[in-house]
Amino acid sequence: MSWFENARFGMFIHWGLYSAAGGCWKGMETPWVSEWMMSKFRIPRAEYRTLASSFTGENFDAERWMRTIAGAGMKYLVITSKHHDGFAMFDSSYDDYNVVRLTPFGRDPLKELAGAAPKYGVKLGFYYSHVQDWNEPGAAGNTWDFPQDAKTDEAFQAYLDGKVKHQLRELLTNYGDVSVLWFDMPGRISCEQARDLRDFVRDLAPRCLVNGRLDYRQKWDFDSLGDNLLPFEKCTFPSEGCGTMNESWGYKPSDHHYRTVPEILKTMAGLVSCNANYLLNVGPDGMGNFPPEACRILEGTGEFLRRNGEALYGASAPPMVSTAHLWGNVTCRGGDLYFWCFRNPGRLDYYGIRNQVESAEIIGGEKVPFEQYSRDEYDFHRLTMFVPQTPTPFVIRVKCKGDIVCDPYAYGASSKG
Ligand code: JFZ
Repeated sequence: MSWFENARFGMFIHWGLYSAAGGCWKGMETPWVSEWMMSKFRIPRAEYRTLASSFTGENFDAERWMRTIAGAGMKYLVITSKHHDGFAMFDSSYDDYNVVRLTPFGRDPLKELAGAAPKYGVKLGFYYSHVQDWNEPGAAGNTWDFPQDAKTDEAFQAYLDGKVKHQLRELLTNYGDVSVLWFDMPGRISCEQARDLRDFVRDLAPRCLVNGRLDYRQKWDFDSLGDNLLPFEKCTFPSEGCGTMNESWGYKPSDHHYRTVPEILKTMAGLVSCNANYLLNVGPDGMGNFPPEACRILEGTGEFLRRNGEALYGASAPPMVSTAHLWGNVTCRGGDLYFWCFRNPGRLDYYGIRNQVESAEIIGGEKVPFEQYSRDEYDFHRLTMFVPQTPTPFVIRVKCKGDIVCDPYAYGASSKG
């Protein structure tokens, strides 16, 4: 687990047949997320698979993707190996419904990414939709090709023992060191079936982490928080929040509603100050291009983390209850506190830190003048920082003597509200 909790920031990639459609089907734009288009329009399997002919992947370059991922400050990648549509984005011998057999691209992108990842220090993980599979009669989700009454417990078990275990075995034995299996939408799976899948994974790849969406009712290696949601309190178990840059996981060119870099960084701060990782999604198009808006965001996170990475990597929530404030968030590593400022707080009176502060400075910038006032008999401790004018977002590193000891209800009041 230690690599996972130190990594703090990874890339999610949703790449599949839906990427070639971009959310459009026969002139209709799918509402909501583009990777659900087949379900939204109840597109028959035989029609949906015709998208394969336009999935060229002509600009796919695993090295370039990995350079972009590492350059963005991301330490791991989770990519869709099979989403709900049932289409395998890898060379699976289960059937021909996969990227190698059906598309003009004709290559195995996961194999190429597995070859490139170690060169860039990026750990590799696979998203796998283990319950929803719109190409399989016994799986959940496709009631337009297959009648609901065909989805018996026996048919579902046969799907798990057939396609799911066949493909998980391929993913865990043919692609080198797989660090994460990211399951999704557990729906009808039983506790026993979920445990059986986890044991199957563990037997093949003992160090591969399994996320909480294998089955919400049980604990696995880490919890997957709700999409684009921040935890309302600190996580006490390894956790990860996942989020989109615009409003769709899959490529959707009509959705220009991208978050700004500060908004992405604010989400990052909100997650890591609650002990959670941030898995930020990119939806490449059918040719293998990252949308230009996504590239700009990734450049922004990379620039910020080249300067302020120590506030993220290996950092976690400090011991005070509240780590989110109007002006920003607080993380810590050992005796160092990091104040992520998205508004310049001006004079920041931070109450409740019992340590002696040794220094305060904007990372990569100016010293921050400060003073401390304490009345031990009242357990009253005030750290006042006079934050110089500097472009936001920035991070103040406060070096304290020894590990952080604080009033659980420590908080910081900005002179600017
Ligand atoms: C699921 C998928 O349906 C979606 O296409 C995407 O892959 C996303 C990452 O995961 O969607 C979800 C699953 C769970 C929640 C929200 C959307 N949730 O728990 O809030």
